[in-house]
Amino acid sequence: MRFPKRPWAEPFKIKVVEPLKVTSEEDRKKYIVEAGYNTFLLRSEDVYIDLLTDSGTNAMSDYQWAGMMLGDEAYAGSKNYYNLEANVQKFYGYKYLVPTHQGRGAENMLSHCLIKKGQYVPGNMYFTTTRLHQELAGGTFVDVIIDEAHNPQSDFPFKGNVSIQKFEDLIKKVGEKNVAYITIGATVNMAGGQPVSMENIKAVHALAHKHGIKVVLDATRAMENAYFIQQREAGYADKTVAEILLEFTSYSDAATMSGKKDLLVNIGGFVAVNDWDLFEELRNLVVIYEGLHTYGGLAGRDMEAMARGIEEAIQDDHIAARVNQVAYLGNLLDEYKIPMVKPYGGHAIFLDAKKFYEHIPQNQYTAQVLAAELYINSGVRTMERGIVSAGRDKDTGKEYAPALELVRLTIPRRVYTQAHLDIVAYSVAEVYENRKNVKGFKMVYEPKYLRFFQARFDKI
Ligand code: PLI
Repeated sequence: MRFPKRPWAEPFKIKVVEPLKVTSEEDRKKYIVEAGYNTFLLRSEDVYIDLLTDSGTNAMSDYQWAGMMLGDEAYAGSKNYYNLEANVQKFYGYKYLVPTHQGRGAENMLSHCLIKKGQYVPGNMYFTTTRLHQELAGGTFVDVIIDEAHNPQSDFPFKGNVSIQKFEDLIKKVGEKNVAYITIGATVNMAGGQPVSMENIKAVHALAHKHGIKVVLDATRAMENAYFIQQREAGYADKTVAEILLEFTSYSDAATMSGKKDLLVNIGGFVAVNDWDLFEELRNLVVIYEGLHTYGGLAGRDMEAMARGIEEAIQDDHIAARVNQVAYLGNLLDEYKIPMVKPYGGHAIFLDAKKFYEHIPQNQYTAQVLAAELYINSGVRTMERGIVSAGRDKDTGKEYAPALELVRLTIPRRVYTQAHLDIVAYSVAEVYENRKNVKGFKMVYEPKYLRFFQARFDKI
């Protein structure tokens, strides 16, 4: 008898559980109206399966919880800081570390240090908080991702790659002195959790350094990126995720990090650099915005949980189960012929709302409508990643109209089972089947910054 390929399984068993609340469709219709049709404004207790984000929603292990009890809550020089510093040096390879309360704290400080007013900051697609901090520091973001990234149907294996041509053209056009640095997101969240290849970051690094431009890695999901390199790029199949990550980070000069994703914690982040002068500046700035340089807005116990999270997250069996669970949901949806971004992302499945609701134009917030309909159908909470998230051009005030109008089904790490994902897929399929008579939205309240978090909508 021939067996199919050996299946994967989670490398853990469950010790503590949290009950889920099931609500009625009638109640959910009321809750979503109260929330202005914005899933960010729902109460979490009214959500059944929460796929809003994988940020800070991960389940910690017994090893991490035990570490929480070893929190050294000193104002200065906590031993947990030194444990975190040692693991960032060992697994990410940077010399100097400044902890922050989360990723955007790191982005704020780094943008402040490296951007002079009027400079350009290229990157492989924008991320909401990253671009805003660059703009607030006086910079202008320029998208230099490859064209395939904007096409949900392209099955290119490294859709997060930088177009070296676009990067080079920008340097020629504005001059190397006017480029503050280049940001490499790995994986690229807004492109659908798509990875960057080793070959590409190596080429970016070579071109950037030829012009004296720094490479800043957004390392938020870089471990997932390393796993994709292991699976997809020639020459890496026999290397561990840890080995690949270290090589990958070696092609960057600094990193901002949201520990709330890869690192299996509920809060925490850092900025890590190799340059002493930059470190000194960051270490000075952190006392204004976050806290002393040996805690950066975190409790000692939070730093310990993150230090231990690094050790667990880097394991090949963990990361394989994490990424394969996302693919499990993708495969189910594929069976229902649901339009989505391919290849599947590392942290989420992204539904293609434009294909889902072909009759709702993008300026009626197609993906926002889909996220609301999914919640009404089953209590599954998802997130809009389209025109609402993209916001407005800082100079013209016009709404961006991104090619990608997506709804993200984000899988928290170590939280849900395959049976939960079966329910999610079933719900998406039902909403797809009933797609014909659904109406678009108008925005009735728009906050100035990062509008997707707090905007409110009404049916047209
Ligand atoms: O949410 P923060 O401040 O810890 O991190 C900001 C941040 C930076 N880079 C990337 C790629 C992110 O995905 C990110 C946060 N992402 C969120 C909250 C998400 O739901 O994807």
